[in-house]
Amino acid sequence: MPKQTKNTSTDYYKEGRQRALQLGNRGPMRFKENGRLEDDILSAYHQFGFYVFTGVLDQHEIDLLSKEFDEILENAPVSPDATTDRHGRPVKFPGYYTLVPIQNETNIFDKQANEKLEFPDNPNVGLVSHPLMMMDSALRAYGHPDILRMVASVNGDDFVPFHEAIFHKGAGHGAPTNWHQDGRTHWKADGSAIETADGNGKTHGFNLSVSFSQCTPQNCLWVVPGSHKNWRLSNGGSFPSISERIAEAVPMMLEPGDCGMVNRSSLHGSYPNKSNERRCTLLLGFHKRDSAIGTKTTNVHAFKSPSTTVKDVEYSEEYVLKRARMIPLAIDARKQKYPSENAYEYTGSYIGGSKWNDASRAEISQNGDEYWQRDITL
Ligand SMILES: O=C(O)CCC(=O)C(=O)O
Repeated sequence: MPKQTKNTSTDYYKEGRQRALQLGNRGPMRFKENGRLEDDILSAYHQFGFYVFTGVLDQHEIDLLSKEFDEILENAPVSPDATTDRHGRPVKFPGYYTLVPIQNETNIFDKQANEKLEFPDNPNVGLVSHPLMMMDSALRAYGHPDILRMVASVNGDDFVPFHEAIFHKGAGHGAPTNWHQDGRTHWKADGSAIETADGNGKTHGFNLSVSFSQCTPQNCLWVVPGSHKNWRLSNGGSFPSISERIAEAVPMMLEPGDCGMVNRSSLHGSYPNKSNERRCTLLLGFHKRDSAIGTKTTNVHAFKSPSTTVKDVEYSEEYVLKRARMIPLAIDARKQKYPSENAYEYTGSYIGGSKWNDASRAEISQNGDEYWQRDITL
């Protein structure tokens, strides 16, 4: 079991920051001549189960993400079932928002507790699911050439998507995310990972938190280094409560434009944000293709927003390759905005056209067949 600390929260945040900076798993993306990430970056990622890439997005992109996200927030429903926002306008994406309590101790995903809430006049948005069809800035970030080069270095050239969302931890009232490991499929019976120490074998993929705010120890995601090697739920185990300040956990601090890559098997969570700084992170998830195709599991992501419903699935090649189409579409959307950039060339297979235009925009957001209906929980 993880050790709890008796430190005051100020000491805990301060010492966590120091421990995080000593790990040696942060810095700019560095690539070898063959386009793959430098080996020391990959080794640190595989050792600790997370890595912080600094300075990936420039200020222009950060500003566009913030602007479009603020528009999405302004158009949030006034209560979970409402169809209008606080200005009386129709909500453009009803059902995609997760609203959270203003009393900020309840886990963001605790739907039952959240449904009992009252929403006076200013909805508190904790999560926006599937932003690639809402924000062109998010779609273009998804096609960022360095991000995709990095993904190919970790998951292979035929990497495929997992899921995308935006975590929003409002200043002073951001709901916590409980301690958890996301991976549920590729574990051995004794709870050890199928993924090997150098990242080979089937994996649960990783999430990349693309930051467009200051992510501080008070509001950011915390990770227990090295925890991706064993599943805490095996043999009747459980996850600690987020009220436990785990002594060996470290904060994944990010400046705007930084990206934090977290192995989905790592134990991670975030404390209630009581600071005066909001946290906004665009979460982009990626898998190895051969960890996805043919896998039977329970899907919890292919829903408008996190739901109490789940579905049993077996991922066919067609399912996965149709979802993979979002990668070339994002690359094309990005090329149109930044034509002089050295675009990433996706060599994985996919089903569907790769041109980003009005027709493909309509296809990926078609009611009942939206691209996210093929999100890939592993
Ligand atoms: O950013 C957070 O607070 C939660 C992120 C998370 O749960 C994840 O990366 O799986």
